[in-house]
Amino acid sequence: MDAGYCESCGFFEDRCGCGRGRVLIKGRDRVRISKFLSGLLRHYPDRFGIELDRRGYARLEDVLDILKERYGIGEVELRAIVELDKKRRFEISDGKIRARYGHSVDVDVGWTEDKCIPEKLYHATSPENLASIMKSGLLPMRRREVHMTATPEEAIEVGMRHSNTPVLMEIDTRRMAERGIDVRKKGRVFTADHVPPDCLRVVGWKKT
Ligand code: HQG
Repeated sequence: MDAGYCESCGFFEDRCGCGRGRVLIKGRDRVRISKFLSGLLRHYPDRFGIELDRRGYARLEDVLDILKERYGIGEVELRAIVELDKKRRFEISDGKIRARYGHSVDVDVGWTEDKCIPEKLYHATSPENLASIMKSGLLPMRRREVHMTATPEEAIEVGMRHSNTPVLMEIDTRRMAERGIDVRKKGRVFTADHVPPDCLRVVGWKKT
């Protein structure tokens, strides 16, 4: 969906409520730039000479220089991407920008948005991973943390990235707490360092 800005409505998606706003970025470009930004801030800042601090923040100015050169966009367009992101992937504060989750580089995002963690969380994966997950639990693999969602639907959507027939798992966060394993909330996503096999169970399969 296109993203825009209006003096009275603020950032908007698709169409401005009062009709006076203007579109800043087309939907397709928005997705492309968001994907690039995820890569830059989670996986390969070095490739573009970007330095992340230990909390994962880059200087907004440096990131804007790169975006300007690659995509011809400026700060208001970047802010529209960040503000309108449904999964709240990014965060801008004090002239800095970071990805909230999903990193493979060594940073410690280090905050929990709130203490209210649901009793059940969900994760969906490819059937091929199941045997290994039942043995070792969910591991971060190439990222820093395991990712979980609040609803089965969101988990299935994530699982569909790996397989057309993902397996849905339910995670018992009380049991995780009993094991002393923290669950953190980052944007819409929940994360943990590890989910032991006895804290999860398979609850369904999505058939094609
Ligand atoms: C699997 C997207 C074998 C795990 C999403 C998953 C998410 C194991 C894969 C975020 C395993 C890793 C992350 C074990 C875990 N043996 N396989 N012991 N433990 N796995 O992409 O959770 O759109 O790194 O089940 O929405 O799929 O980028 O993790 O299938 O929030 O913002 O190893 O990425 O967010 O895959 O996705 P990923 P994920 P964005």
